Parts: sequence; structure tokens; C-alpha cells
Amino acid sequence: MRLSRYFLPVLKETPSEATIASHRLMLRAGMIKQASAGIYSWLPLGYRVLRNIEQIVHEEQQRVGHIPMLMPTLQSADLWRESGRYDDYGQEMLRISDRHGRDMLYGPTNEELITDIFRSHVGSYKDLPLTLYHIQWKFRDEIRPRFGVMRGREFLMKDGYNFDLTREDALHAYNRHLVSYLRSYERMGLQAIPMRADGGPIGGDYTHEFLVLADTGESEVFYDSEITDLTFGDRDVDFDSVTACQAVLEEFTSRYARTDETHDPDLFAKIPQERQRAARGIEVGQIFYFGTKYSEALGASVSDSQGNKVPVHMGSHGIGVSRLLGAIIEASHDDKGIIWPEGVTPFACGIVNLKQGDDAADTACQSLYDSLAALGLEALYDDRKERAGAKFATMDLIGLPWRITVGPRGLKNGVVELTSRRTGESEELPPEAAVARIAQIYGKAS
Ligand code: P5A
Repeated sequence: MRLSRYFLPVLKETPSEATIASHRLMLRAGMIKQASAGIYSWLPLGYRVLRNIEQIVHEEQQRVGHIPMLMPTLQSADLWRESGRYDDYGQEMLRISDRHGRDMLYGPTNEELITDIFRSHVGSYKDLPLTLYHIQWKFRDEIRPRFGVMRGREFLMKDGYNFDLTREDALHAYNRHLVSYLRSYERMGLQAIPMRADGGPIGGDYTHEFLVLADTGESEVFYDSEITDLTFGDRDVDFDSVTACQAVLEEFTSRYARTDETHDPDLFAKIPQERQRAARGIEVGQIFYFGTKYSEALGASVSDSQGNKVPVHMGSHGIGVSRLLGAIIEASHDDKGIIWPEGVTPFACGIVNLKQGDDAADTACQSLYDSLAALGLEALYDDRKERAGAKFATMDLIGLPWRITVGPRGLKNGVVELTSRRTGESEELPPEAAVARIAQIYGKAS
């Protein structure tokens, strides 16, 4: 993408309504614009990152065999009356009536809708196990929408639902979700720690939240510092193996890690004092096992091998897709701007032309751009007639992890400059070597 033809409305001033770094930087980098309280338009740069996060979520869900679909945002109130949650959900639920006076709502979550689909189409244990998921907008009329996309009213969630014959099968689905979530967050450059939590309005008492540690996080958390040494890495887990998934769950949840709702000071006190941590975190996902809560209320049962009708065991599993942008920025920024992890960056690298209009510089930039494109890597080429300082400031603000700087002086010596946004370190090298390095970083053969 050529910057001169892009839509990147960066702000010079720091918006006064933004109190935390991620909100401030998303506004300044022209990623989002507030449409009304807690509701945002996704401008092109923000939209690219949102799509990248969605892509990782899709890949990791499908890797473990979960099936994508799409349910609507608007739901009929009738299903929620059947489950008993229509009144329970209170003022967080946005209630609407259509022209015929029928009660509708903008879905805050989809347990009812998916259970209705299941009961209409599945009747036998032979069709199990089944896990369906979608990535769709949700609405919760939060009393205090704040921190930009972190606590929105309209927000994008991946929500998945498992249907199983037995409690043991459903717990395997729970563990499988945990494993796939650990992988997903690591691909986004995040450490998200599973912590015992509370079921809240979704229900059930077996649930873990995934938390990214950050001083600006809204959740209060307590944990054993040893847990921060754990990484999932690129291990190959057999997702169909009950013991393999159970082993990962045990590894990542055996140490003390709880949100304030489930915190137990006596248990916490048993951790050696130097490892006790009380901190804050951002909840980027939550998994639930709630048994037959919805299947019994809505009559979702299957016949088992003896021909008896039994309610299915269920769980639901959410990832805060739009919130993740805020969480990633909170975890990765400096005073100049955002520092995107390679896994989610909106462009693979920036190309800064120090002398737009100079034949050699223009040709070299175009050639770098084309070589990267041929490898499937999109660069953002700053081809504007701007001062070098202004170009660098924009690149630093929007946080592309790598920048190639091209100028007539370097080209005379056959080199361009490759700079890491994270370390600030630069290296001079021939243009082809810069392309090869970027290709290697993104795992593309050059
Ligand atoms: C699990 C999937 C559920 O709703 N039902 C379907 C279950 N869980 S949850 O924990 O309530 O939400 C899942 C994730 O969505 C994000 N989230 C939000 N993101 C932005 N703004 C909000 N107001 C908001 N509320 C929830 C969180 O990341 C949460 O873990």
C-alpha cells in the first residue's frame, strides 16, 4: 500500500478522552473512531489488525476441529424466556421491538441460539462430539464503557459451543479449548494466563479466564509467579487425545492463579512469599463448562446407545477479538507509539523513501515493494513528499515492527537501512538482503 493513496488519519494531539495508552494510541494512529459511547468505527489500519486477529482465531479453532458458522446479531426474546435469562440479564441487554411489536434483542452471547439450532437438527449420540463457533459482534450495554475497544458496548467476540454426550467428553472439549487458546494468544505475541474465575451470567462453576498482565487491566488477580515462566511454544499436541489435553491443562493450571472473585487468601498464603503476586490483568478470553444448564432448559437431548433420551453436556468458550487489540498494545508500546508483534502487524514492514522524486530512491523503493509483494508480504510504502522526521514519527506511531529506509546516499553505496521498531537497532545492507531478512522473519522463502 502506498501511503499517499491510503486512509491513515493520524492525530497530532493526544485525545483528552483517552486515559490509557492503548486507547490513546489507537485514536492517534487512526485505527478507530468513536461512533457513540462504547461503539467504534474501524478505520483501515485498525481493521487490518482486527482481521489478522480473526484469522489467527479461525486457524487455531479449525486446527482442533471446531466448525465455523455465523449466527445473527439480533435474536428473538422468546428463546431467552425459555432459558430464563431474559429477565436475569438485566440492563446489560439491549432490548428492541420490531414493527410488529415482537421483542428482540441484540445478542450479548449465543448459548440460547446455538442450543436451538442443535435441538432442531441433532438427535443421536452418534452425531457427537460437536463444537461450533462463530466470530460475530455482540452488544452489552455496559454501565461504564471505557478504555476504547477494551470495554466496548459493541464488540467482536469469537464464541464457540461444545455439545457432548457425557461430562467427561465435555471436559475434554474444555481442555481442548484451553490448549487452542494458549496457542492462539502466543501467536499474537501475548502471554495470557488461565486463571480460575466465576461463571457470572453464563453459568457453571468450572471456568477459567485468560489474563494478560497489565497495570491498566480491569481485573484484580492473584498468582504464583512461577506461572509466568510457562510457554506453550510450538509443541504438537494431539487434540483428540484426552490425556494429552489434560496434561496441558494440568501444567498450566496447577499453580495458584485466580481472579478476585475466586481468590482464596488461605491457599494463596501457602505459596512461598517471594512468589506471591497481586496484580492487574486484562481478560482476553474465558472458557466455561456448565453441564446441562441450557440443554435441560431448552430441551436439547440426544438418544444414547441404549436409546434413552439424555440432555447433552455443554460448554461455551469466548475470545475478546476486538479487546485483543487494546491488550496487545498495552503489552507492547513505548513513548513513540505501538510496537506490533509480527503475528498481527497490519503491514509486514514500512518503506521510507527519504527523497521522494529522486529517480534512484523511487526505483529502489518500488523494487523493494514489489519483491516483498511477490513473497506475499505487504509493505506500507511512505511515498509522501514529507520530511524524514515526520515519516519516521508516523512509522513509529503506527508500530510496524520493521522499517526499510531508502535514500540516495545509501544507494550510492548499494545499501538500505533495516530498523527494528522494538530495539531501535539499525543495520545497513543491500536491498535484496533486506528483503531476504524480512522474508525469513515472516517464514516466507525468498
Ligand atoms: C463464552 C462465549 C461469554 O460470553 N458465552 C459465549 C461466553 N463469555 S464472556 O467472558 O462473557 O465473554 C467472552 C470474552 O469477550 C470479551 N468481552 C468484551 N470485550 C470488549 N468489550 C466488552 N464489553 C466485553 N465483554 C466481554 C472478553 O475478552 C471476554 O473474555
